Amino acid sequence: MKIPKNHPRRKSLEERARLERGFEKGVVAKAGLIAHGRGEAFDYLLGECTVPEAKKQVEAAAAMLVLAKRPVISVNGNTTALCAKEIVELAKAIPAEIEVNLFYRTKKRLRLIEKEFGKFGVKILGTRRTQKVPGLRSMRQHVDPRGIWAADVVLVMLEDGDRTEFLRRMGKKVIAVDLNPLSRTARKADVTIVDNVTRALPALAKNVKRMKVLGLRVAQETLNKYNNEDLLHKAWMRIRKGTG
Ligand code: PTJ
Repeated sequence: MKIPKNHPRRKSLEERARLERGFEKGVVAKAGLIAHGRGEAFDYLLGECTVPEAKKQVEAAAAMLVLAKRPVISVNGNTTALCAKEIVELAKAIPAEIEVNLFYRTKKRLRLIEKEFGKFGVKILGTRRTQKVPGLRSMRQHVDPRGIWAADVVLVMLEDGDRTEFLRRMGKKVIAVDLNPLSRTARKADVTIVDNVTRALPALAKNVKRMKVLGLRVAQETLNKYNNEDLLHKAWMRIRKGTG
């Protein structure tokens, strides 16, 4: 049976194919395929759609990005394979730098990811000179002095681990996109968007444009009213009850 064009199942199969191609090219790490499977499971439980909590989370993230002085979008293998174009569109809307930051960091993967963004005419940071995030042991410690090192707001996607905690210790605000509301990244971020990155990023770009029109005062008010913990709890209850 042919799956209709905009059906969530079809989108999910297309995303899987993008990941597989990314893996074959060397952009996506082997563990990235497993990470994607975890995401698929949560997405399925949330009804493969943007839930009301995520709409509020996106609004707050947009406010934070509009108020930021030096925002940076951190990308890895999975996000490059899934949505490089959408990342570039968001970076332009803000505007923000894009920096590659890998758990399985190799020169080859850094170059391949740089090349993927180069297709959109964008020069990304993070491939050469590095500073180190104090205390962080994994390869994610390597950050660009012109990028994450100097950033006040960092958008991280599709990762779990302790980086968010260490970035916050450096005084940065962190926005995370993570379908698992219980992950360490989700719980430690200032704003967590519990949605598929492929839906969250276009929504974020749209909200950034809208928030810019509404102005900085509205952005600040939006953030003042925002409660990440409460929305994470609601998203988790939604998963548990199966009301996605
Ligand atoms: O490219 P590298 O070298 O940096 O490697 C990437 C790894 C595999 C290390 C990274 O993706 C990772 O840390 O994976 P984890 O620990 O499995 O965390 C991924 C988180 O993202 C999990 O909580 C997933 O539920 C979630 N996730 C997976 N796919 C999506 C997602 N969240 C949003 N949208 C998705 N499409």
